[in-house]
Amino acid sequence: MFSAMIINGLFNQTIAQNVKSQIINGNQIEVTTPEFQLIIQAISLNQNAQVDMLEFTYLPSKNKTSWHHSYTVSSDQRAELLKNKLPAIQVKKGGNTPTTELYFLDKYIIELETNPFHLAVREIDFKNSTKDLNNQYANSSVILRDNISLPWVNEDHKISKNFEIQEDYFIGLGEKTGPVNKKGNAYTMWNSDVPAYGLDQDPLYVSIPFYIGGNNAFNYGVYVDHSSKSYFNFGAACDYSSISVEDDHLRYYVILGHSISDISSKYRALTGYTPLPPKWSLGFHQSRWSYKTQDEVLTLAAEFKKKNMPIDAIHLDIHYMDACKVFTFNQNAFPNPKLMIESLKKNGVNIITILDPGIKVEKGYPAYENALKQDLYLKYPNGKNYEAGVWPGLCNFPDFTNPKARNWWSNSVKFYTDLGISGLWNDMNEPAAWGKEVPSYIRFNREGHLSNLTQNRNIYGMQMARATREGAEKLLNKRVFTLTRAGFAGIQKYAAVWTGDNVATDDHMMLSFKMLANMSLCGVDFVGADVGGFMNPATPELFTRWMSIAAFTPFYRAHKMIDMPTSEPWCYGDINTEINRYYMQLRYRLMPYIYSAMQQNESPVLKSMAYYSNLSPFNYSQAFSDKFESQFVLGNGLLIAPVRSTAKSTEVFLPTLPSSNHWYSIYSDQKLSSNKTHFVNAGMVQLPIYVHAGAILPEIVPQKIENTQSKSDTINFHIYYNNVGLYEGYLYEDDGISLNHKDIPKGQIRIFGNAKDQDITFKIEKSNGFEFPYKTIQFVVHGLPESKASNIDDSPKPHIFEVKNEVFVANSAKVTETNIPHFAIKQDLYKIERVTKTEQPIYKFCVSMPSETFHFKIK
Ligand code: MIG
Repeated sequence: MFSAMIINGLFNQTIAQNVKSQIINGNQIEVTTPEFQLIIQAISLNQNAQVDMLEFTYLPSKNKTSWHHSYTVSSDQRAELLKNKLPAIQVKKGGNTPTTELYFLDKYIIELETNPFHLAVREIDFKNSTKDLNNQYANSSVILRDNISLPWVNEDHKISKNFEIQEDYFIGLGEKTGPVNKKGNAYTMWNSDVPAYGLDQDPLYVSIPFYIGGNNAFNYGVYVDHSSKSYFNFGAACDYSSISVEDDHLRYYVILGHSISDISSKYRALTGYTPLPPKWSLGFHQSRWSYKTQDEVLTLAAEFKKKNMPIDAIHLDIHYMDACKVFTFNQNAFPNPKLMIESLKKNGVNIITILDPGIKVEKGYPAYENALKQDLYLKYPNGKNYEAGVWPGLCNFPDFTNPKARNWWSNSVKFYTDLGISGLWNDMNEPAAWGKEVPSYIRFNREGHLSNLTQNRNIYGMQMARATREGAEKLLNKRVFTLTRAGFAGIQKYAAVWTGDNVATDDHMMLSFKMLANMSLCGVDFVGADVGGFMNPATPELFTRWMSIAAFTPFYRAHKMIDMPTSEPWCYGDINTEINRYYMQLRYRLMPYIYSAMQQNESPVLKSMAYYSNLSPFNYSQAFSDKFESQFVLGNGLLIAPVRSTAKSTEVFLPTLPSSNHWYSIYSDQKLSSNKTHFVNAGMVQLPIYVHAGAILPEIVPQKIENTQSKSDTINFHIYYNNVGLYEGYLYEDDGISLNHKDIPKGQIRIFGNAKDQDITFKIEKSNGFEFPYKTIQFVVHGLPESKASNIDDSPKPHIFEVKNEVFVANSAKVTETNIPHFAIKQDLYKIERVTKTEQPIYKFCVSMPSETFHFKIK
């Protein structure tokens, strides 16, 4: 712990300290004061010799025994990063006081006032500066400056760091309620089981100590690399921002980059990417607490077929177990789980079972005895195993921070994989137990660094998910689906995350989408909320609205609390059933788009409007307005504007993108300009969804959509006409299940388009060696200016197109279908609300396979 002197320092007002020495050592600056040592380490994420982040480590001088152990940035990974080359640090006296040292690192300056200690990070404006360091300093501005400059331990044993506030916004922190812009608020990181959480309750189940601060001139990210209980204050009841951790030292990374997208992509590179999930897990999941018998489950799956509604997974909640004991099946309720699972799988339905961490204390129960024998449970300081009540009764808890316990759990998962299960759901892993909180003095192994609940609570769930994931993946040697409620920074590597026990209200629904985009900003892309709301019954309108919006979120599962009325997608009346079916099917039609979005790593799969704020002054002025906080973009092309269940219209904000100046309604192809907000229809059958000009959406059209295996002979690339130039589309495919190694067959199609004057040229890059399963690839061009459309192609390219009855026809191939594909909702549904469809011509041309380039002209 920090020395008493610092604690006293806080009270006697003389916390300011003079720097005793500063030493440069490669890409490291070591600063020593009487009370602490600070090590600043410059880091590049790759070989481009640019400073991507600065790592700050504060160590109390009097306590050299401090260690830093991170589950997010492993010491091996860090050692690799430190091998990346950086330009030498250049040192200069200068700045505002005669005792200021300036350290020039690439585009940044660290400004150290030595007497007393005070630190600032500045960004150099290279556009306006020369090579001269004085000039660079003059053309630099502060991005992060100390407020009260010292870290100290206060009476709560927190070590804190305070910064001046220049920011207009603070975004991030993962699974948090409240507004997207967290300025003026304070948050705690402490994984908690919070059923029916309030709309601004904090903390929840997951802790991700990463945020981005900025204004329209700069951005930076801060990742606090501690799983200890921690606190973030963005100016709540004070005029500074602060980070505090309950630990004996402090390490955080300042992530540098000019834009939000730049910083979030560097954070991803640091903490790991969401692996590509098995394709089936991107289909629809049906859950409730609980489907209790084998018959009930089989009937449920059959019902989806009968109702012509797609489904890929059914979740079995705690009732499948024998008296809630993990690694068991209740033999009375499920007489033949293996057969049930096999027969469901044949029909494309995967079973996912829940696993809680609590192991019932019961003589003769193999899991209990086994872990007891190997001494794998959490302990009191006196060595006795920690015991608390959960569903099975009194339980012990495996210490997932002990590699031996993880290994045991990984092997135990064989119980499930032997039954044919490849989907595992980790619940209650905050960990949750009845009654009071887990006592703070419970001991965790932490890879041999014995420590207590304060340091380890936030990491427990992630280590459980890791053991589950690694075990199942190894046993099955294919991609598995894992889902977790609790997690920490980096959880994306091990499991999808759902937002726990929400409530069936409009407020909760609207909240969920900003939470999901916020988690995606923090690297966790495979996210979802309980569709329809977990607690309480949903109104038909709420359920259906939630089904339609959530069709565009990565994890798509309807779930319901025990003792609630049935809540499957056909339980809310005929019209709602139709609408639910339409949006479920639309998701499956767009599965190539969703799967491709999940395959890329560069950017969040879900983006809130804040993500676009720096692209234009208009975006900036709208992005943090509470009117548009729930809006999100899925992938790079589709914007969804969530609306409350009973809304008939809404205002949407269509952000300006660099490559286009308008968006299209996906239903009617109606053009809406960006750089504007619009009042639009938003009745139940027509969720406002837009696609930006220049986007290219791949769509499949199976005859019958039953699950993600349903075959489509045709793939459509919907190309949205862009009058200002660029187009871009991406399709990634593989077998959907093999571990994503280098050597599995996979195919990619990238389409780049460029419109110049009256010419549009598309270049198609297709990877070799993968057989796409389509007989026909169609390019469907939306939004071509009607009267001008024509086809004159005099380029010597392999495909020449003619116009016949408003249809572009490749003269080397026949148009076989007479119906023109589009996303319009079935006419009978329109009648319900009398939405009028603006008729825009849709041009279609078919080729057997895309070749390198095609080209057409507009008169
Ligand atoms: O104490 O397993 O969030 O999804 O249905 C409640 C029963 C335990 C909490 C989970 C919820 C699940 C429920 N679980």
